[in-house]
Amino acid sequence: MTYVERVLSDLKTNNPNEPEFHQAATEILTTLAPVLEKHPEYEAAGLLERFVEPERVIMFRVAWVDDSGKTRVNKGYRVQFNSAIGPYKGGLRFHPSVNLSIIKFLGLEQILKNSLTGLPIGGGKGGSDFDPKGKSDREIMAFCQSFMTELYRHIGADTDVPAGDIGVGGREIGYLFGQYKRIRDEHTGVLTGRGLTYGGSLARTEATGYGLIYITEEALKMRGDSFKGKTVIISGSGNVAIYACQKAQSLGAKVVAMYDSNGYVYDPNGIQLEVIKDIKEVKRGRIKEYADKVKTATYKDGCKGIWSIPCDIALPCATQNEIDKQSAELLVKNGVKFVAEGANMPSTLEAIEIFQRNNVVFLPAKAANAGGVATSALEMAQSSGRMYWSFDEVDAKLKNIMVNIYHNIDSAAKDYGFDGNYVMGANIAGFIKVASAMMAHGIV
Ligand code: NDP
Ligand code: 2IT
Repeated sequence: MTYVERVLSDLKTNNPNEPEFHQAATEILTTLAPVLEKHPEYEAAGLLERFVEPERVIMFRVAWVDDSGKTRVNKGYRVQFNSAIGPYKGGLRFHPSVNLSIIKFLGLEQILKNSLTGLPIGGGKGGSDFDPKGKSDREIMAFCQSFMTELYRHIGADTDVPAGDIGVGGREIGYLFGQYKRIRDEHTGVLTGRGLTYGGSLARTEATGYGLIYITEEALKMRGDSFKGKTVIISGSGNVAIYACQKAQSLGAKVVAMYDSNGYVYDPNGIQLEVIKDIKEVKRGRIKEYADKVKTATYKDGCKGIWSIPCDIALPCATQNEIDKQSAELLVKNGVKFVAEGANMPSTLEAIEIFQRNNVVFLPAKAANAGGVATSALEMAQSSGRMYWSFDEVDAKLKNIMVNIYHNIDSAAKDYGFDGNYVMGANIAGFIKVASAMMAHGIV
């Protein structure tokens, strides 16, 4: 057994019933063999065993009272995975599917993603199985306050800085921040994605979606191509999907389909984003309503069908494992040329293999969606300096970071003899920095 095989096998034995964590670890570790061969001292120092074991896992009860007076109990999580290159950094996800496996896969991915940004941030992730759908503002506030009443003791601007993810947007960050400030009596950059009136950064809301388009634009540009006239499918209709759509459209692409967790809309004339924004951001409604408002559009129940629509570029921006083998085969058959992951781990291992085998340019999540956390790090910098940058300044920095990530992962892939394999490139480039910092810190 090789070193990688042994660590993966032990990980599966020691962490049973964590399929998403196994999947992310497999994707990452199986690409690191060339680095480990070059650095035998890593195995001697047990570096990989330490890399896959979170520094700290916090699990807690979140009790709150709903509008009917009933007591509700949810599970809260924060996985502080790796602080070698900076304070733990990563989002909070509120979704009924959340469990330890999901938070650990997200945390592991976050370590390398944060490293790729080039900024000093370690990896962490948290959340709850709380479902914000259909809850009143008061219920959301009660939940967030209870969640933070435990979390506050584990986080801090130089320790661990959470942010949003699925189900956690500006409203939730506001309630979480309010409770942190009240308990600690500190107005610091302890959360990112804050509102603009209390320490947030311009362009953080747009950052993940814009960043996804900037890195894809660079990949297109290096092949003498652009977004102009391209047919694009974007799954999801939340924060990442909406701003990816906006930027892609501004570069001349035609986005023809989007979805939420109930079903998808197909609009051959091009999605009217203002209608989506009104339904999803303002009214917190269902995407189905788009087809009632826009006559050229059709709605279909279920998400999977979206991948049967022919496109040049597919941007999965909803959730893990939304593109399986069958969907990947359909996309390839219909001529997809680029797949860039806005969501975390949206493609199964089999789907990735199909894209790579068919020469689809595949930009993996930890590179392609790093613009969100990168801009969170820019928010932290502004908080520490007690000043603000303009939208254009932050946006220019974001674009520069995404272009750099593209070239770093491209070079790393080439250096190790895997030209064009950006899964290899992203994992290797991200890992090298973390490994070097961990080695410098001794056995900890
Ligand atoms: P939002 O909560 O704003 O939106 C999530 C979208 O995905 C919604 O349209 C939601 O549908 C849909 N969705 C969620 N779960 C499922 C599911 N199980 N099946 C089908 N659709 C689903 O989240 P974000 O846009 O912030 O996050 C989207 C993805 O991007 C996640 O994978 C997240 O980890 C990743 N990401 C987010 C970043 C950020 O800065 N926000 C940064 C980097 C990555 P519905 O409305 O029906 O719930
Ligand atoms: O997956 C992610 O990178 C995020 N949800 C954003 C994390 C952050 O700290 O901004």
